[in-house]
Amino acid sequence: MAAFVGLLSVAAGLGVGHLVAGLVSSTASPFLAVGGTAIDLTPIGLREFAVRTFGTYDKAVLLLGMAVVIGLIGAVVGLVSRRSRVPGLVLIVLLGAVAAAAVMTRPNAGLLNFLAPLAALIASAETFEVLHERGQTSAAQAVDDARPADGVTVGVSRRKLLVGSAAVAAGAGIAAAGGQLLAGRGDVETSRKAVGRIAPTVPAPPLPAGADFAADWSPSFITPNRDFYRIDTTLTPPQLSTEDWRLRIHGMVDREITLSWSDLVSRRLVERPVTMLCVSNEVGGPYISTANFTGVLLADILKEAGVQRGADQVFTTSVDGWTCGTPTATLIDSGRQAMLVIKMNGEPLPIEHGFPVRMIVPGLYGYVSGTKWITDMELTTFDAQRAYWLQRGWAQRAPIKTMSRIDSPGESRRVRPDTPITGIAWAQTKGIKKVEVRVDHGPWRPAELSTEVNLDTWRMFRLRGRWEPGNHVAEVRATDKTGYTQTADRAGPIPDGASGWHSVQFIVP
Ligand SMILES: Nc1nc2c(c(=O)[nH]1)N[C@H]1C(S)=C(S)[C@@H](COP(=O)(O)O)O[C@H]1N2
Ligand SMILES: [Mo]
Repeated sequence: MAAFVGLLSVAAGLGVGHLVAGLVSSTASPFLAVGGTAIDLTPIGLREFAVRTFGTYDKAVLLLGMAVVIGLIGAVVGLVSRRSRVPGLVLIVLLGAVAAAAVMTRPNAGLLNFLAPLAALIASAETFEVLHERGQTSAAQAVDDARPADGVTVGVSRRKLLVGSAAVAAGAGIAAAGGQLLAGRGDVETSRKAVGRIAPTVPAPPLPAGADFAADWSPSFITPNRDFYRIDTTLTPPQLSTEDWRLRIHGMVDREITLSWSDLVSRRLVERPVTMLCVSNEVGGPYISTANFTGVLLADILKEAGVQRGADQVFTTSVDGWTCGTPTATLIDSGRQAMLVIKMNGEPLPIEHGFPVRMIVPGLYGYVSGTKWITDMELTTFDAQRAYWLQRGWAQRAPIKTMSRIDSPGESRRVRPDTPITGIAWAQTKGIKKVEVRVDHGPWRPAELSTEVNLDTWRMFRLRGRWEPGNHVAEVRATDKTGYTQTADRAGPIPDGASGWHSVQFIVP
């Protein structure tokens, strides 16, 4: 019972804190702020383990783990307070201090954010006082109950405790849900819908016939937005409307520029397909997708700002404080077609993919190029500023490696003897020249390639054949247009992207 009282008191604090955060700012939620701090403090090895094991559910697992740990701490709060409520109150104040520290050190935390952990502390302490009191009475009664007494008063105080507990549990749940609803309110969806009407000045050419082998289980050339991989450090995607959005371009420039939404969309809007890739993608992994992105070319904007000599890094920051360092040379190269993106596959940029504006740079892994919810761009040097993932052990420069992946047959699948082997190959900015497949360590055989769309997108391959009954292993390797062929040397994602041949086993019954 004591453990339960402690747990409920802590839950009440978290619920109320989340509710107040819904009113003030979603970054003020004690639960999410502690989670966000945990993410930022996670060492590189543990993060890779989490991504490998839980994939994009890594954050759900983190939140669940936090809930369990906080629940246990809550139980301790109750258990140390069986005689006196003082030790429990001390622990609650300590928890409040941790929550306040986490909230106030989140990026862009306003002073008002303090209200959320404060409310959490008060709610938690008050709940604890009341439930502790009822618990003491009920325990005393239980001692009385041991002697035969009049049956009417038996259990009255226990009932009071149970009713109080149920009310606290329900209240905490409702408060948390209310906070969640309030955080998701506002004009962001309305603001997104309006973006749907904006059309590209230069639309992407229609996809050529034969751009994929989807009929033979390669991925579709364009990844639908709902299937596009998602990787970021935020627990709740920032809610930023087009009206509130600004991008300040400053630092080593001749003319500082602050772009508003209307400044941005009144420019020439180019639409083109690009294949994005996350550096955490293992050999054979899923964090690769292709979309038609519409946006403004960064080379033009940077020309207007006038980049000064020696500014070798473009350091970008998102509204939630994530940072990214991109080589300036890549961004001012007009052939590269790096963009500030506002639409994805003809739809307004989805909130989780960076609404209202994100950066896309063909040929670079996302962590050094793909800033979502971008609000600041500083021309600086690599010596002066270190970006988020650089501080955590990843490489400063990270061009995408030439790679390939078998999609069908899937690992350990039973297939018909005439099942084609299909998949994808990519070498953004260079282009794919050749893909070869070998089965059971036999000779490498050239696979058929899908129609090339542009050098910045993946190409699908297909090898037809007839496989004997039994177990087989298929391997793939790609050659890009510079003449480089993937080698067998396997490397994991840390520090600058995985390499090596992907292989799958399949069975012909
Ligand atoms: N603000 C912000 N932008 C970000 C990230 C992030 O954590 N925060 N992650 C980057 C990484 S590691 C990748 S791979 C791409 C993924 O973009 P997507 O989620 O739209 O696929 O976004 C990049 N941009
Ligand atoms: Mo990434």
